[in-house]
Amino acid sequence: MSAPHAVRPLGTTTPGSDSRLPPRARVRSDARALSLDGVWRFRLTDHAPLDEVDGIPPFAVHGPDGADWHDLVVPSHWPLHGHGSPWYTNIRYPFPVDPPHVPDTNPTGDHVRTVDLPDDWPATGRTVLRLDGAESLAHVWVNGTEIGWSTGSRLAVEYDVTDVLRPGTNTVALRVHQWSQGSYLEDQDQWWLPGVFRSVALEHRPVDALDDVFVTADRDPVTGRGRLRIETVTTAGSVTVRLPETGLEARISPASPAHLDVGVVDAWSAEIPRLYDLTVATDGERVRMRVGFRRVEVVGDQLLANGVPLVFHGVNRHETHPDLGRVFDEDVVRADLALMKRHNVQAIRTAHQPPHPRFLELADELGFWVVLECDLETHGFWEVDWVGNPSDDPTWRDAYLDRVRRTVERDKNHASVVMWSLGNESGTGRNLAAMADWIRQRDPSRPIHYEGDVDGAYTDVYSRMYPTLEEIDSVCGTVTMPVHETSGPAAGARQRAKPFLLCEYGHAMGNGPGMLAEYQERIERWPSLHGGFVWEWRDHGLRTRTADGTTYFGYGGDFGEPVHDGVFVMDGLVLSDGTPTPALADLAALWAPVRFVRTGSSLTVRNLRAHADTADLVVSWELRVDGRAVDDGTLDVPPVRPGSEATVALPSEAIAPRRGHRAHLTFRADLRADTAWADAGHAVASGQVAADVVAVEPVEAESGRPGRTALPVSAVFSDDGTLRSWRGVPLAGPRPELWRAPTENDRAAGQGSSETVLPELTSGRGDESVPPSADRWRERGLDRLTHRVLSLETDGRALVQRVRSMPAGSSTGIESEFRWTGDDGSLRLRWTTVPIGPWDCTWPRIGLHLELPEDLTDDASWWGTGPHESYADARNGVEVGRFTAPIDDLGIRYARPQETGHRPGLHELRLGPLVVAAAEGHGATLPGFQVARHSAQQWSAVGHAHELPASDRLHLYLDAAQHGLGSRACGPDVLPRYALWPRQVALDITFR
Ligand code: IPT
Repeated sequence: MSAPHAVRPLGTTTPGSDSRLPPRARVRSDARALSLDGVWRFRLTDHAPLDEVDGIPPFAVHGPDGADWHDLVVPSHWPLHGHGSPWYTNIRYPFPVDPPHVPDTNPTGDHVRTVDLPDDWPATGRTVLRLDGAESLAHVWVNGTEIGWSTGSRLAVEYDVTDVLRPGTNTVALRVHQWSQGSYLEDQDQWWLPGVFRSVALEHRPVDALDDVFVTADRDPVTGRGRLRIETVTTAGSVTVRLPETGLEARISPASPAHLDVGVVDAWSAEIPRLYDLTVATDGERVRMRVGFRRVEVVGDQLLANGVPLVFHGVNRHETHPDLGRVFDEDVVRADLALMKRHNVQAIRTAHQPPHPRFLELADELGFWVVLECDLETHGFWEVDWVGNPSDDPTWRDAYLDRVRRTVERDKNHASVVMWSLGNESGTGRNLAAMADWIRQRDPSRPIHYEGDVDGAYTDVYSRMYPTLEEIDSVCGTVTMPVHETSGPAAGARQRAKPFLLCEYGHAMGNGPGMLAEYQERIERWPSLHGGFVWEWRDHGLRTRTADGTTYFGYGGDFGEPVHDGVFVMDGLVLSDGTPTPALADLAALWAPVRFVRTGSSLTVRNLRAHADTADLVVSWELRVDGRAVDDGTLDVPPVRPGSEATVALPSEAIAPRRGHRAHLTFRADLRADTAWADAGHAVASGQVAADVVAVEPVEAESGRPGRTALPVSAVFSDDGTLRSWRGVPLAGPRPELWRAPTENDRAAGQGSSETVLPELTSGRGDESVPPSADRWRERGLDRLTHRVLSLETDGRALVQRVRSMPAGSSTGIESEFRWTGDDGSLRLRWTTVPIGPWDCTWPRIGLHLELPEDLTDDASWWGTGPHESYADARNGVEVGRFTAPIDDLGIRYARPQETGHRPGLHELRLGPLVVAAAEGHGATLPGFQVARHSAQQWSAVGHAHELPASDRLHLYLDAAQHGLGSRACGPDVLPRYALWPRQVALDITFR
């Protein structure tokens, strides 16, 4: 063991002590191992005890000394166990930018435990101590002897402890500093969560152990022949390799890499994750691996897997858990991965650090294309114009190379890993280029990604985050412009000649994102665009409590952090507790592996998969008339090869016109059998088209055009003509409403979009010079309309009320006409409204707001779109039908209350005794509806749902239109075609 003392920890750019062992692959071995996970003794101090930095801390020799020691389970983050608190920042460092130094105030966690070495622990060979992850600098002593120290929080480190271990009881002590030089390289957009958050173990290294193994399992896509390249590190003279399924059994020499032909094999892909058991053994140690044969290559501007284009339908995944932080919980992760598969997610970028090693075994087994990212981000230097950025500072070179080595060596054997990513948001510089050079010589089988290499100097793919559609078109199309504002024409040509991908897009913060369909259309249109990764999988909320014990998911600022970035850490497709948001359903529809096209009496089934046919799917149809299923059947579709299509005749029952108002044909492709991630019957794809109907009565019959009789007696109006009750149900309104509780996208000014790419490409892009929509709406008073009745007329058949709605201090507003008619059974309203005054901003909504008794009902049933909410630019995951849901489930509990629950295309809504029907035509549109226990104004006023006042009524909104969602929290704003500009609208509503 070399001296750990050569370089002191902290205040240096050195990544760790010389005593660290070379990194190696994580494999399943038959060598003895002893887990040190479990209860340790723990003490938190608020500074790195400087007097002890050069010596041996007494606790490492004598164990827990004095008071302040507690039990703490390892793995864990101590702030999630009542010691200190979590801290969230996105870009800026939570300490002065004074590299490589960190403040003296530096939460430091001392961990100590004893470990009894079993009597039969082998006396020969060596024993190593492995730490799988400790944030951010962990210093280790065994039996009072210094072993070493390391940075690189999400990277494993091993030390040889043979010489200090003794039979019987041993003391293992860890001192973990929250801040270190490593923190400068770990400025990812996530919680700062110190602790020993991955496992600690002792591992025996037998005599002639297999110390490392590197297996590349290649498959020629033309011949189907597999080839293993096996490189080993061992003192043994020979190594045995067995691949039982192919009959391969070979002895290879460890002196140089062996190349073994294994004959024709099945390919591994995310679609068909075929794995083969492989054992590699020396006399001293045997490891079991599961290998997948596949070839990933860049050919011109094409990224290929198994000879066909590899297009990512991916998500960015951070390791985050509301109670555990970044501590791995296999059940939770497996469930998450299964949820991804059920939503047609087939790729993951491990943003922005290597995941727990077990994650990759699950990815191999379930089938995901993984872009594995190194633990590197120096984004905080952006705040200081990148001055002093470690990425281009030679003194940090070793630290960068240390990180990439430890990343690649640990995970190099996984079939799922198809690309290495150097890191995220670290500017550019020589140290990144050196990392790429190192990977190229070590693992030429996988391309290299790094988004910050804007000139394409050292990476194999061109990658962008949050581009506009115009930018994508300019990169992929024939427009000749530089690809990036800082690049010249040569770099543009270089980048255009490479495969292009979106390492981040579709920022799923709060309600949204919109326009995923437009991105998907580009991904399908441009051959050089290889898909991308939506930002991001899960909200990072941490479960916490208010003073009175109410639990909620905390975000930045909820833990008293002096500087923080608030709710920006809540940008997942699933909420902190794993609840899927409608954005996930939207993606699932866009990424469906099968697409249906009906032409007359036939159906074309398109297989969009690249590797698998459709033999695993059952295709069926269902006919709905007025939202009700009236007939269904399965279709005999022969297996469709990847990338091709089959056309079958639709049965006459499916296409015969039916009597009703509306008819829809819905097609589904369901799993024929159970898989590892879904049960048989799970729909991987569905599609809906309008079908033919024989109208039962003219559509106008339901409209609110003047009726034949006087207003029904069961409608009570106040003197000024405002509806007060209907059939004994008291209600207030309907009042015109323009306000919606701003979404995160409404509130934001395009963080991440401010680094405007090229002026020519900025249309629709968030631009910080344009205030957030919510600010413009508030300035113009859209949240505080006041109403004035202009006139009230009755002509015996109709009650006509004219109302002007305007905010204080403004001369703009809207003018509405409420025309009430009715007969015994129904009360009809035709509402028309026109903008008045010089409007100069979009509207969040234009609709009616009704207040209903709180106890009217707990459920809503409707004929319209569902089951999820949807918006003009995010409506791929819904269909027309009849649905029922508890009112409390109609909206999504986004981290911060905001607009949610809008469901367009309403025909009929039942709320207990109240029935609201709508008709279109004569200028009227079908409304979108929303039922909630709080108003848009109440939602807008709070930062968390638990801050809302107790509900005292139900709020029903009937919107003629709503503004789109866009993705401006980080990315482009609502596209012009989905923006709601002031305009005249009309609704025809019938109360029954
Ligand atoms: C981009 C980051 O890469 C990612 O970590 C996350 O912060 C995301 O934004 C927003 O949630 S960086 C941004 C400045 C484009």
